[in-house]
Amino acid sequence: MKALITGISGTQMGRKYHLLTMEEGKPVIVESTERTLFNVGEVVDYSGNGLIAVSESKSNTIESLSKEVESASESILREEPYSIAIRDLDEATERMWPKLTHAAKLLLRKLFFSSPIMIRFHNDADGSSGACAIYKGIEGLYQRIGSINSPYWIMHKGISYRKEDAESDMLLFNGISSYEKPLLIIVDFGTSPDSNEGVEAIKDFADVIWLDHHPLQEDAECQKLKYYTNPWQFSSDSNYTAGTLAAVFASTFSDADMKGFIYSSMIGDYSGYRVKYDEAVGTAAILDMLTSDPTIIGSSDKISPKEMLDAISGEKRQELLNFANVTLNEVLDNSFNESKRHETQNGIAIYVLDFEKVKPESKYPLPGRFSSKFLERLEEREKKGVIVIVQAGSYISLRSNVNSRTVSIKKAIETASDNKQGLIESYGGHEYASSVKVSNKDSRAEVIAALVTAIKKMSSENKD
Ligand SMILES: [Mn+2]
Repeated sequence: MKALITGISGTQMGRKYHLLTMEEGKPVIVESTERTLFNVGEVVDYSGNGLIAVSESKSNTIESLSKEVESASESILREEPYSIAIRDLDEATERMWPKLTHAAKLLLRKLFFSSPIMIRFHNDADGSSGACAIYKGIEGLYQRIGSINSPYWIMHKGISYRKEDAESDMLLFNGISSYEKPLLIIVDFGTSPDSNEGVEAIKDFADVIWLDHHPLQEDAECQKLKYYTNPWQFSSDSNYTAGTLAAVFASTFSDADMKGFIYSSMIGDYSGYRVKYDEAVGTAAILDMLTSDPTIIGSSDKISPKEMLDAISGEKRQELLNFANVTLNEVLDNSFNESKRHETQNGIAIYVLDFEKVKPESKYPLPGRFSSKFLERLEEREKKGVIVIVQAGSYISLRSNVNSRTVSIKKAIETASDNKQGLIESYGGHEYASSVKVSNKDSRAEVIAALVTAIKKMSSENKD
């Protein structure tokens, strides 16, 4: 049987050859381990008992295998767009479907050709739900197309693909020879110029599928990538979470049920479409905890989708869920007692908290995400609106549920930054969730006081 050597990994003593061949009219991936030296792109005779060089025309074999891969991929792809049964989302899915299936075809080609694949996902409930969905989707392909090369997974702390990340990915890709370019998949990183250098470094070296749902930014290079997909490009917005996008992407080549991942991503990211099914609330809580602090179940600060899937559906689920709830409730109760409450003229409550005072032993909850949970807890109590200001290290997070026409925390930050020249190093975010980095920890109190003053002033000026 003729086979194409698509990839070589391992050491000189035990080379592992990845081959693409045909069985019963279908392209399949097979592996062979041996010491004889062959090169990537060579055509060999594969009999299950060693490889033999053949004098076959390389280009003919490659061409016909490519065609077979193309048609096999088409038969794997789902025809009708995946439905979540939420109308706005389904309509956005329909608009994105051609682009997502196009990207899926690329992934399938990379899998058939045993190209190295790196998947980086954001370390929160949204990004990790997306990673679990893609993992499930790929897992279902093993039986259909043979011994797939497992992708590498990295839980990415942060929301930009930096030059260092590109360098580390290239180093890893360089350890494996492959006939086709490697593939990088990014889930929930944001669309920001902070990734420009990384994108620039990797874009000729690997193909990139970038799945995001953050607002577009004109000067962000990632959005010019061919396989960049974002609901904002298709008249939808961030409420269509990255986890949903990744799950819908995975559904293009998988029949697995993706709804659980979609619901947990929407709960994790406070999507306007979230439905609080108990099961999904629990999954989101466990994922939020494990991505904040993987040492809760393991010895390293890394975690793979396999480990996450075991945690959310294995026998430890209930125990992990209890631990997450107890830890979180304790921090929330302490936060209420440790925070200082201010009030604007029209009754909007402002809670100021030093996270250091309530921080638990584990890294869960992380301060930024905790601020959203603190706000959610206070919403029941403060009917006229609430804003929380949480300081942790050099950062101050602000969360608000007040209509931005009455009080915009974004504007409050701008005012504080103008009034306290030099004290604020940088800031970002939007009308309901923002964060500030102070230039010097000692000036935090002064910056917070300026923020409270700006909020109070705005609130009295914009009485509804
Ligand atoms: Mn997200």
